[in-house]
Amino acid sequence: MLDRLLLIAEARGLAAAVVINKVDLAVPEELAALSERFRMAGYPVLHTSAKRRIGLDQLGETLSGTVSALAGPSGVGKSSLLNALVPDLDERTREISTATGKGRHTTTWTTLFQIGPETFVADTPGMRQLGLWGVDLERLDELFPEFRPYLGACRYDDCRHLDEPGCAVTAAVEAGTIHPDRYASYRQLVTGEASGAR
Ligand SMILES: Nc1nc2c(ncn2[C@@H]2O[C@H](COP(=O)(O)OP(=O)(O)OP(=O)(O)O)[C@@H](O)[C@H]2O)c(=O)[nH]1
Ligand SMILES: [Mg+2]
Ligand SMILES: [Zn+2]
Repeated sequence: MLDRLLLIAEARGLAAAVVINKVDLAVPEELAALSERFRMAGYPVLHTSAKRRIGLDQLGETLSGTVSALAGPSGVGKSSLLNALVPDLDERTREISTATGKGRHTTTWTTLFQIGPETFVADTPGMRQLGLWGVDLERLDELFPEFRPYLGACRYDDCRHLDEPGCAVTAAVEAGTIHPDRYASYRQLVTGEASGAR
């Protein structure tokens, strides 16, 4: 899902950062490995804990002066992060969540909060599935920033970077400069989406 979110941001020319929340629960080696995957792709990676108030200054700085949205699966702590950043938002977000009557704090619609003079942050409902709205699949390779340095260098102009000979992208994966998990996501999107599977 994260790779899809990042693709949508790339397709629309939006700056993206990866926030890994709940680091209080993380295994350090796993956190490092996950972070590396996105750092190699060129994205800032932030480590936060809304619960233990870790990384909040850095998150605040990243959001400062922008109009941003917190997006991702349900339950990862998007609303908690926003509440931790701006304590007096708590009541407003709570009001919204109890409106569902379910007793859970699941966000049910997107709300844009102004958290600074020129800083706006949208809290969005968690998503279960994510399509690729507005993403041109023909240009999928260009939407992986870490692929871009290699895109002119494949033997064939119309290389899809799957099993073609002389592919510079798969060579970079083998050389370790493109993360294999990100390449696996690319491969899955090209082969899956092309056949109409979602
Ligand atoms: N251990 C731990 N728990 C957290 C942290 N941040 C949030 N939680 C808990 O995770 C649960 C979900 O948090 P929410 O902030 O509601 O998650 P959300 O991403 O807004 O979820 P949706 O609104 O459904 O999309 C709550 O029980 C939080 O208390 C954290 O840093 N560490
Ligand atoms: Mg929420
Ligand atoms: Zn190629």
